[in-house]
Amino acid sequence: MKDPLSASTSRRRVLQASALGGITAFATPALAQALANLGLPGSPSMREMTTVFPQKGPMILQRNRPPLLETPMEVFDGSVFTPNDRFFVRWHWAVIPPSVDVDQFRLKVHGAVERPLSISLAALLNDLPRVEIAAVNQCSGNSRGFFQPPVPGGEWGHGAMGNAKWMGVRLRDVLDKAGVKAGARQVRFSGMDEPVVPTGPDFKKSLAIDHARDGEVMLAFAMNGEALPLLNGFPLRLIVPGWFSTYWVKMLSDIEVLDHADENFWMAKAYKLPDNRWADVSPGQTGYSTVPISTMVPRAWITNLSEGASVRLADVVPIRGIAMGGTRGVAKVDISPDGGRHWYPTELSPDEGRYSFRRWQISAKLPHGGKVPLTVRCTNSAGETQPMAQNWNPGGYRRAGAETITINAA
Ligand SMILES: Nc1nc2c(c(=O)[nH]1)N[C@H]1C(S)=C(S)[C@@H](COP(=O)(O)O)O[C@H]1N2
Ligand SMILES: [Mo]
Repeated sequence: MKDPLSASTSRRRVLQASALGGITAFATPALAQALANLGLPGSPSMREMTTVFPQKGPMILQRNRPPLLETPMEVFDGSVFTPNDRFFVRWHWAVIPPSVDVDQFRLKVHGAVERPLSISLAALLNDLPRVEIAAVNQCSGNSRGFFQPPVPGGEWGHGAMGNAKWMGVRLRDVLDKAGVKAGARQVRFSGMDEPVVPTGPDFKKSLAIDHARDGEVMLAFAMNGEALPLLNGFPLRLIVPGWFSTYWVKMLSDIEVLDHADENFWMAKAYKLPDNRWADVSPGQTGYSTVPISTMVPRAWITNLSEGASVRLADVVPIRGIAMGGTRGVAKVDISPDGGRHWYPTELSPDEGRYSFRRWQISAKLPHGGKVPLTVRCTNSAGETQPMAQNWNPGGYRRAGAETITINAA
């Protein structure tokens, strides 16, 4: 693979991205190109498609300001890695720098360290060993629009996720350069985006010190062999393999080593889950304990057929899709045409690593005409299988149950 950031090309690529005039699309209504139907059960299901955001192709418009852009399901049918220009976008606050001056940019490392640092991009690119890892970036609220009964929040379909090969440096190497002091407990990350009102809590997330130093958590400056799109965190973002993307801080500019537990709003109040295996409670239930969201769970989707698709009963129908194992690799993906009574194993495509999507396929004759529900479920290499029933929680987080689409055979 070509090196996206080798000495001669890096400066140019980096400038290319930063030379964007400004993200005017943030302020202007997107031009409607077409409509997308997310098939959501409890909320309006139609969304505009938009092409006005910089470095982005056709995306499902969930919100303009801050930008929330969803990846259409068919994009996942194209390849195991999600193209950068179709990769979903989510920000909490609308004050996002429209460009970044790569010569002025500095990453600050401070707090409980021996040597506070202010690192230039050039130093990050050239002075530390590079690593690359394939990993799924999935919003905690991915698929929230399917929650029944509905819950408030971004009503995403299944496209608030993407898979990429991330290239960068290990967070551990950066922390070692600064020299973490004994007594450090957490590492807090913050980006260049800002709240729209002075009283709004700046977006900051923290990881336990041992997790931060595990050698997998990394600072990425490239995805799929190119500089990061601005909206996906140019010039630098945190990658936390196996964890939900709320921790994957974009436009990362500040790393603070803490000698105490982070009590900021985004850690202590937001993104809390019922403290049980499937993050599952009954609507209206109260008094249960909660924990901060962390690792992802196995999931699988069909990508070449959508809800209501028609096929010929006489044909052998190719069915294919993607799956993820959460923190472990995908061991198998099974499909059921009868609500889970019978399961058939699918064929898996090559393994790109435990944190990556993995493609699966099967050619099948449908058992009968009329409506046929197709359910897919993933089992990861730890033997954990998706449940048939969907979980529910008031945040609309970490949907886990096997997904079903119903098609028509005639
Ligand atoms: N600086 C910054 N980083 C951030 C966020 C943010 O609001 N600001 N949102 C997080 C959340 S909740 C998600 S889902 C991912 C989205 O990553 P993407 O836009 O690259 O797909 O970014 C994460 N990192
Ligand atoms: Mo998110």
